[in-house]
Amino acid sequence: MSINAFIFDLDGVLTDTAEYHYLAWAELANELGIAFSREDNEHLKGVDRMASLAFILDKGGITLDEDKKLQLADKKNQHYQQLINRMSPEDLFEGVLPLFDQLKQQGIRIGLASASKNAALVLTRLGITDAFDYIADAAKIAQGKPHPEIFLTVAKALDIPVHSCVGVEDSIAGLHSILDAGMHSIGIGDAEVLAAADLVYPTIGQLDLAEITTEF
Ligand code: B16
Ligand code: MG
Repeated sequence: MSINAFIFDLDGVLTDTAEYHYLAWAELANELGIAFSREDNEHLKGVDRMASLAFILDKGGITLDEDKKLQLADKKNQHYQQLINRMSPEDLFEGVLPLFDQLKQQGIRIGLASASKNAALVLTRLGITDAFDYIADAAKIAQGKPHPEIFLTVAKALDIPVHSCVGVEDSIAGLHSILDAGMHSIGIGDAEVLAAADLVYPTIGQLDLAEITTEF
């Protein structure tokens, strides 16, 4: 079976923005008097902004009205944007550019399926916007990961059937999104955590395109 598209997650797959999300959420949690650890932050990978806030408020046993929640999410986002504005092409994980080159040489299309509404800014800071044939707009996705909508949207826009697509994810929520979309799945990270993926590589730099195309 041939592979005609690779659809990538952004945070944790192409760059490490999880640390910046952590710093921004940790400051907000601290202001609210809620303990928030790096381990807690693991639960927020691939989870959208309002659902992430809900997780933190729930942890602190705090109930707030919708206006206040939007205000807090906006505050976190402003802090997060300050942090990502300092990013540069050096923050791209090793191996991403050679992988994109290999995919292009083989005529495989490249899509982005990030839950982040800041994805365009991050891609600009990394200098890789033009590498993508299609970039999903997270603001237009009704159902966040683990729902398959975002991966299905990218496959449709690329006009590639799902069984010819490979999805690449670091989070459990995102991996379920790929599996439910009916695509081949690649996990980036811990093989035990991402055991449901067809193939797992510790880092994106270790991803082996020849192995993937043979396997799928
Ligand atoms: P924003 P991904 C996700 O990006 C992050 O993993 C997750 O931690 C974050 O809460 C979410 O984006 C929303 O981000 O607040 O910038 O819209 O992994 O899907 O690329
Ligand atoms: Mg991710």
